[in-house]
Amino acid sequence: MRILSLFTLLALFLLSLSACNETSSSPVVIEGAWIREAPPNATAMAGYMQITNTTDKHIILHSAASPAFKAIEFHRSVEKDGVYRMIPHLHLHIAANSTFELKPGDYHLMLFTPAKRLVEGDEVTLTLTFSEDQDVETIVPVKKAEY
Ligand SMILES: [Cu+2]
Repeated sequence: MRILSLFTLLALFLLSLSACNETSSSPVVIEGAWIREAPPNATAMAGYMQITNTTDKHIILHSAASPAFKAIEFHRSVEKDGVYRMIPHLHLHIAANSTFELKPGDYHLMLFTPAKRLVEGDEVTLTLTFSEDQDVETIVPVKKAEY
């Protein structure tokens, strides 16, 4: 009886170890991702998320792709004299051990030419390609803007 429970404990311990390895093996963590629902004829949509680099080296986000869109760019909204402009960035830098936030009025994904109208409740598969050809795939929900 005692031996059996020791085995059970050991099995549980090993299980928890492998679960830990799975989550900590990805150096990049994507959280809070969403795409803002746009009017019916919109040719572009905006996407936001927090990207955490858990390594002690800085990481570059080179590109983003999705079967739901023709093209995806990185933009930053910049206000000058009360006018917002969007500045394209070829890639984004995520500093070591830090979180980079894409948020309304700041850095965002610009998702061009949706294959079909996307509304709240829809989900989109997004592939982010980081330094050293590391791909991170994530599912991004479409939501109405929160004010
Ligand atoms: Cu933009």
